[in-house]
Amino acid sequence: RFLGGRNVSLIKLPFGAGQKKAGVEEAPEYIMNSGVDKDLKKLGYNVEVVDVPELKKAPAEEGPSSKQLYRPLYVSTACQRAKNVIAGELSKGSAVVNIGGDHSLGIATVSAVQEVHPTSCLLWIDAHADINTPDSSPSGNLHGCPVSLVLGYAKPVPPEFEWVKTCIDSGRVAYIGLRDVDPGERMLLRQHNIPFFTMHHVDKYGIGRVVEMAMAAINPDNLRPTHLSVDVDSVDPSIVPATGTRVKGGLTFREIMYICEAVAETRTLVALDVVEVNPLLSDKEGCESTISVARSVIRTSFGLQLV
Ligand code: NNH
Ligand code: MN
Ligand code: MN
Ligand code: MN
Repeated sequence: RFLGGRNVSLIKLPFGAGQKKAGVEEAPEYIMNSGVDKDLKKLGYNVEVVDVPELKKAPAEEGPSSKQLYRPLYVSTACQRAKNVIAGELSKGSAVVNIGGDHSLGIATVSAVQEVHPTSCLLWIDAHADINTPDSSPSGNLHGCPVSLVLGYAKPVPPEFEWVKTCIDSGRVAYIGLRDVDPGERMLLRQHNIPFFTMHHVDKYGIGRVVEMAMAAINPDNLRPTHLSVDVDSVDPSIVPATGTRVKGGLTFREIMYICEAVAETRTLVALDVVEVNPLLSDKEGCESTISVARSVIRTSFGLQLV
């Protein structure tokens, strides 16, 4: 329904200052080189590749921040730029694939999607909830905070992020894959009744029921555009070792593919994020396996398995 034009923009977002391990900013190049543009063309889409290379350049001065955050000015500046590029592509009626980079880019992707498609729902696939506030963050890494910023839970908002609007409400956000949630995050999830499905739920109900329950909560009649945000650390480290925060006991290849297939089936996808691939954190084989999962996430979300 929302893919009427069959136009897809692949947006390269080489950015990694939302966390401290070098290499995640190199991922867009690796993922693009795997042939995702050809994959989507084969599926019948008109593909445009958009690069935002300036995200690699840090601002000269970081300046003092009120909170113990890691490089808030750089994250804020990069996300503001990325948001404008993504919103521009969405405004043309295209779907977008946001190829990160770390998950602090979620500040940009959610802000852009909600601006252009204000009723859309957000399905966050991750080992982590990324809903820390600057106060609750145990690490100071902003890749653990994007969801709290777009939901308006960070109070007070750090000065760098005053431009970020409260743009989505808790009734349109769901999680699948969680298995490493911080105490402050647990409180927010419960307090706001955000539907979340941990790996325990995936084992208990099976991925089919879990996706059904998640989508029933945030997009009951498939009338809302869907934003699928895939942190590759949601997948088991045995097949996705090239990522910064590996957590044992993740989604299998079939489980992540099932999620992508189910979203494709709704025909409501307007935005897909693929984040946290870090090609420098594994050997050649691990890196290839990780990138091949990222590639599969993209082509499957855009309907490879649809008949
Ligand atoms: N929850 C931790 C933090 O806020 C880890 C976040 N790391 C992630 N999130 N990779 O997806 O620092
Ligand atoms: Mn994440
Ligand atoms: Mn994660
Ligand atoms: Mn709420």
